[in-house]
Amino acid sequence: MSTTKTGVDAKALARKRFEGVWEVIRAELLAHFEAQGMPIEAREWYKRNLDYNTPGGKLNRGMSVVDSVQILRGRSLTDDEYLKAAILGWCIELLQAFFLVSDDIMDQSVTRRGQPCWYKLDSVGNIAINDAFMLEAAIYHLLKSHFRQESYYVNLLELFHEMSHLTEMGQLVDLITAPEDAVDLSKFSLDKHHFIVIYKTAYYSFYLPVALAMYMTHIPTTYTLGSTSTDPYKLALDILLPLGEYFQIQDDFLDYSGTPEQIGKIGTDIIDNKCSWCINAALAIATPAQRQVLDENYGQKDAAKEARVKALYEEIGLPAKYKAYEEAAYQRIMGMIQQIPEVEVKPTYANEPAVLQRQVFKVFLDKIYKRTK
Ligand code: GPP
Ligand code: MG
Ligand code: MG
Ligand code: MG
Repeated sequence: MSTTKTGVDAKALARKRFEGVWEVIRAELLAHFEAQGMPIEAREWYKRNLDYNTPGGKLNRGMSVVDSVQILRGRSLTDDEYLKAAILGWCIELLQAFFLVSDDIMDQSVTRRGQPCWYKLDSVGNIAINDAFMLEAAIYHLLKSHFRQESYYVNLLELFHEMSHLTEMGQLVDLITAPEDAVDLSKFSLDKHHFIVIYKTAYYSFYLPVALAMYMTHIPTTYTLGSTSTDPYKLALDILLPLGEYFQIQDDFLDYSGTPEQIGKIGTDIIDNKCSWCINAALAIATPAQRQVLDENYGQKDAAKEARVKALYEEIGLPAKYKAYEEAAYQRIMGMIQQIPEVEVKPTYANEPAVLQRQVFKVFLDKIYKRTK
């Protein structure tokens, strides 16, 4: 078997094992529903909500908790440790499901993960709003049933609450910067874009998985790393926010350049008047004539106008500009990772605190570098 083949098999196996934990979690959530005396139709509805919206994605966020705990511990995990890390991972996937069901309503999207958006199903409609809340509630149910006894339980609760709050703040700016009937491209800027993406994506998608793994491995909030006293959570944040920004810029670029088959969703950013990386990059280099084309065609519910904007993106060489951005972002983030003092990897056990390591970030960066979906 070739090395690549082994790598692929290992990845598929890791995913299978992680997906196995979903079965356990779903059974627990449904048992709770039953114990509350919920009618059978409600139990079936909840099961469909959970399965339709939670497990069908790339699972990068969730599996990153498991990968990070393993790297931080410097050894393979016991079955109990694996289960706990995977439950935290699935809690992020539930948070993501809660956000996506809601985001698709707000963005009036059509498809997600290669299937119709949940709210688009005839039988669902506005019930999707309550279903989104129930996906979020599942997180706190699971945290309580599996982590209530742990010394870091409050840290987990605060982290999920704070990350949700920051994401909602980012979503607010994303939405009010994209009014449906008042297209004004002069309101966009790369600064505004930077703010939106850090808040709506980077915190919950990048800082959250690593911070969860750090709490689970008992990493304290200050310790001596190399020769100086450091807050490892701040150190992680300083690298993971730029990483998350890079990820959302990929998402923005794929919204325009990816096919629905490739990305599993139909891009809506141009029609929705979004302050996306693409429009900002285009505005920065457009001639007055090109700017006029953008003013006349951006942000309107009209497929021909959307196509005109896409053609202009091609004309001004947006794909090449994106490629250059991607290379520079990769080098910059790798440089930041290299600043973390290198520490000797020693396995740690039980409540013994682990030490933050470069590898946690390298693995995360490599997962998304040059992604096409
Ligand atoms: C991604 O934006 C951001 C989110 C999914 C966060 C939503 C936050 C809420 C509080 C609901 P996007 O609209 O670019 O994502 P996509 O392209 O996947 O629709
Ligand atoms: Mg959105
Ligand atoms: Mg969206
Ligand atoms: Mg998008």
